[in-house]
Amino acid sequence: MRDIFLRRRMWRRRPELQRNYDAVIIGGGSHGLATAYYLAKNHGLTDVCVLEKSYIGSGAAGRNTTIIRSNYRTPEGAEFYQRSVELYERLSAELGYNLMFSQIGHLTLAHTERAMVTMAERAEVNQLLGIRSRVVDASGVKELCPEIEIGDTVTWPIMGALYHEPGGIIRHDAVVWGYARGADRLGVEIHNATEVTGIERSNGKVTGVQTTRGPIACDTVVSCTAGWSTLLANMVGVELPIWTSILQAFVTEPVKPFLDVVIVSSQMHVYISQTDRGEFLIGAEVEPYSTYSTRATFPFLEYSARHVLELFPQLGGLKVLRQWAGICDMSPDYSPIMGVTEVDGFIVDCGWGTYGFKAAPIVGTTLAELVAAGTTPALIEPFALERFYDDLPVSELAAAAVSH
Ligand code: PYC
Repeated sequence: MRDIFLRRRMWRRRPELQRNYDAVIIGGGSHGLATAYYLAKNHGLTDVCVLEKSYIGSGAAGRNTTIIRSNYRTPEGAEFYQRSVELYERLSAELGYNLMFSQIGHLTLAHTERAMVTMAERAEVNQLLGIRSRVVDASGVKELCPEIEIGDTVTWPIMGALYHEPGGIIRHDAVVWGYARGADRLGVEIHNATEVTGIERSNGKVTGVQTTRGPIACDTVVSCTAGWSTLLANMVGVELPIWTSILQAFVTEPVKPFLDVVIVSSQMHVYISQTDRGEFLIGAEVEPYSTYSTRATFPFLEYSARHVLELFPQLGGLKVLRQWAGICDMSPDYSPIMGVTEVDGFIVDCGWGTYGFKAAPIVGTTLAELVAAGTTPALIEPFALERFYDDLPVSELAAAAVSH
């Protein structure tokens, strides 16, 4: 007879909150849960709790584009994301949970000579690192995506694209649930509806957190709170160079799948993919204002629909099913900030802009190593907070999101 524990589809309810843990992870999204999972799996550390103020996956993990790719511009970024793609490729089997990772390929369109040069630079950086990316011309785009309009009817005719073969989409909720279930089975505690209201420090060192369910003593706090990271860091006196914006997206009603590649256009500020359910997932760039409101807006719907209809006029009759907004931490160089801070035991994982979800496995692996071994893994050294004091930015402006 199979053990009841293994038959359970999801994680256990955890009504009891202990008064101390070895490590507290704030944020029950893909990064927080992945970090907890790898702490337990790779390092045997299970006296760990994940605190989530709402429900698991209610933040950026549940409100993203589901795009996975590693076609970044900087060697630091490309290598880091490539390791993430490799972990994602094995993750369904590892977690015993179908994450529906479809490596359908990813096209970043170029509409100008200058954009073609940027794509060539990215392709070169990628190829030097063994990442499968190459520049294709307009006919190559049409071959990979026969349904797209590339010609003179488009305001910005397509000249070519960066084609990144291993890119694709994944079921984002499944990533969150898979990590939560995996961490739970290894003994980590996951507490929903538990908000951190303060972080305690003494003599420059973390000593615990205050929560809506009482205090917890711990030596290590990892903040994986995309969107809210400045507020959390302020609680312990750490200042982060981050501003907060929102990224909006919408899905149409489902139709027979025909779009077998992810399309991104910087020039037109739009991206589109077709989900496994058949919905078209369409979005734009982060809004140019700062807010914590996740209310979706009508102007966004209007302009992204207008742009996407230039590329795919055949979608004109589709109805919009739902739209949403997710909160994004924007860093000055469009690269993440990961690692230790001036407060001993307070570790940050933030500045993820619109590209955090795709990094979850490698963030979890490297942060778990940092917590367990006490040393920063080489892969994330370039993303340390100190880089802004040392004038060592890792500029991903050319490849981080949509409109760059
Ligand atoms: O980084 O792949 C990405 C992305 C797409 C839309 C927003 N960010």
